[in-house]
Amino acid sequence: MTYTTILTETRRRVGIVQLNRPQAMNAFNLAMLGEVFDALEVFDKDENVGAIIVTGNEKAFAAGADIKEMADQTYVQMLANEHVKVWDRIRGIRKPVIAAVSGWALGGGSEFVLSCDMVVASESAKFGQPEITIGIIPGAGGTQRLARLVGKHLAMEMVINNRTLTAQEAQQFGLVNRIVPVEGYLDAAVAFAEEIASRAPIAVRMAKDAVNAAFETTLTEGLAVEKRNFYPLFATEDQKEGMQAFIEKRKPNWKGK
Ligand code: DAK
Repeated sequence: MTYTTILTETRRRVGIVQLNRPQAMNAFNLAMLGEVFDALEVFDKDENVGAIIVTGNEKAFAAGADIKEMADQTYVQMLANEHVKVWDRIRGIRKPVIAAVSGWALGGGSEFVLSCDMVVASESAKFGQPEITIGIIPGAGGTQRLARLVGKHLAMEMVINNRTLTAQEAQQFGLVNRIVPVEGYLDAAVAFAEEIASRAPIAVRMAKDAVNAAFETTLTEGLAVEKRNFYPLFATEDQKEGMQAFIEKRKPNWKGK
């Protein structure tokens, strides 16, 4: 597939989507949004890919939605262009999506990161929801996902008063899995993603689905999702292989079946 706003590549079992509008700090215009989700869906269907990375460049993961594209939009036009539906496509991706963040992750860029499953941040990463400074509020899940992750008071400060978080603060508040040097941050993220991509594929998908349920349901409903995802794994070849490999003291050979 030919893309104009992103670059894609595969390294072993890791699919990489790189946001590529450096002239605009990787701001998400509608074209880039569409291409990112198209690429994620292609990798999601590719049997040779076990985990997906979304990244930007050293200076910016993404500085939000494209303000220049949005500036003249009316209420009706915003409703009509189905922005919300587009952003929501992230929820349909079944494989783990890892954000590799360096530099700015602001507004929609930060919200994109919050929608990912894990985050590798370079030491220069900075996260924030500056929408209030341009007269709007987060519209791609920021108020909800941020509050669930970092708690009410800090989320309020970020959303209402444009408080940004350094990589260290973001890790302290549970928004980042690991911090790595700026130089080689993508390689570090790929190494992390390769580890994840080497796990039993069906179990990984079931696990992702179950952990996500924790953020969307009551405890009772979430526990029901866990059960629903747990038992079918005993119908997979990988469960037999995994347990047999443990007993035989060898590495499992996953088939994704
Ligand atoms: N949009 C468009 N262009 C942007 C941009 C953005 N968000 N951010 C940066 N740029 C452009 C700049 O305009 C500049 O372009 P030229 O002037 O050279 O043509 C170029 O990128 C370099 O930026 P700077 O010169 O400003 O670079 P600095 O290093 O000085 O500053 C910065 C970097 C990231 C701190 C700064 O650019 C900045 O504050 N950017 C804006 C950040 C921001 O306010 N982000 C929130 C945007 S609103 C929705 C869902 C979600 C959303 C909307 C709708 N629906 C479901 C309906 C999301 C909304 C947002 O994200």
